[in-house]
Amino acid sequence: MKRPIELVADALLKSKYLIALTGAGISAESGIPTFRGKNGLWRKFRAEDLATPEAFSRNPKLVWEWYSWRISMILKADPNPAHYALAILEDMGILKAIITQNVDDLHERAGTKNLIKIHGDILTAKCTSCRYTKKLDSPPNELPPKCPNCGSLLRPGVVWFGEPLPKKELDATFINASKADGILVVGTSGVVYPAASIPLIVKERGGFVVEVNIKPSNITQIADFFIQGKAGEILPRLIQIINNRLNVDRDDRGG
Ligand code: BV8
Ligand code: ZN
Repeated sequence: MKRPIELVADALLKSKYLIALTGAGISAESGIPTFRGKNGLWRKFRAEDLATPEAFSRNPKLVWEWYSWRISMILKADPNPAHYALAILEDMGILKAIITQNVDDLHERAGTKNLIKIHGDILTAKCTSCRYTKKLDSPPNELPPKCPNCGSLLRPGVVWFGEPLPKKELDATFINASKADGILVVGTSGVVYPAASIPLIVKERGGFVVEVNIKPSNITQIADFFIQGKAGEILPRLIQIINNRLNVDRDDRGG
């Protein structure tokens, strides 16, 4: 009787177009707090108080203090084995795209190429009036930062609650979801839309849903496989099983 993780390895090997959806849980083992966990970012603050346009217009300094604290954390953090495992799965030609809700740059630093950042990028700041944007390699030294072009306030380059997702990333997301015959969902509570609807799109088209999470989420009820555990432990194990399978196939073929 095969263990669930071995069945998952079989499904990934058989898939023609596997995609992944990741959330804050994949960065947890890099030391970045998740949003809704026990020591989550929202624990001390409420999403409505910080990650909304209203919050920003009410108190841009407070919002920027929260973002610059997160930027410093992200710049000090490193990708963990879960990020690297997904980059390896892409290099093996098995994983075709990662759709991430995360605004950190850990997938990029782990080597992922086809990455769709649907909630923006915390390491960019953009002007609230003109088209000026800048990459951030450290938190802004004045809070809130002003546009060097036009003097208006700069804002974090992320998507806030109540804001539409960027068109290019949203289109890419739905194109990938409509091509996928399987989706690997890693470290998301499945609370935020439209991200949380992506696994359902794959499922409704006859694709399989694999979830890796330390505890059940809003996605679990539609998952074909639920592998409970830390992404940084489960994903490398999955790669190991896949490699063993491929070596056995190669030996059988006398490769
Ligand atoms: C939009 C960027 C429309 C900023 C973020 C009522 C019902 C349904 C929907 C709504 C509603 N009211 C409002 C809405 C829409 C709203 C929404 O979904 N609200 C929710 C809260 C109900 N959505 C929006 O507003 C979106 N926009 O709909 O626009 C529109 C269209 C046209 C014109 C105008 C408007 C925009 C949503 C984007 C919000 N921005 N982030 C920032 O980061 O500061 S969302 C924020 O939550 C982060 O991006 C985060 O990634 C995301 C989702 O959270 P998760 O990633 O899942 O993280 P979480 O902590 O929740 O869970 C972590 C998981 O990991 C847990 O399950 C845990 O068990 C697991 N885990 C922990 N450790 C590990 C682990 N797993 C594995 N290994 C581990 N080691
Ligand atoms: Zn400007």
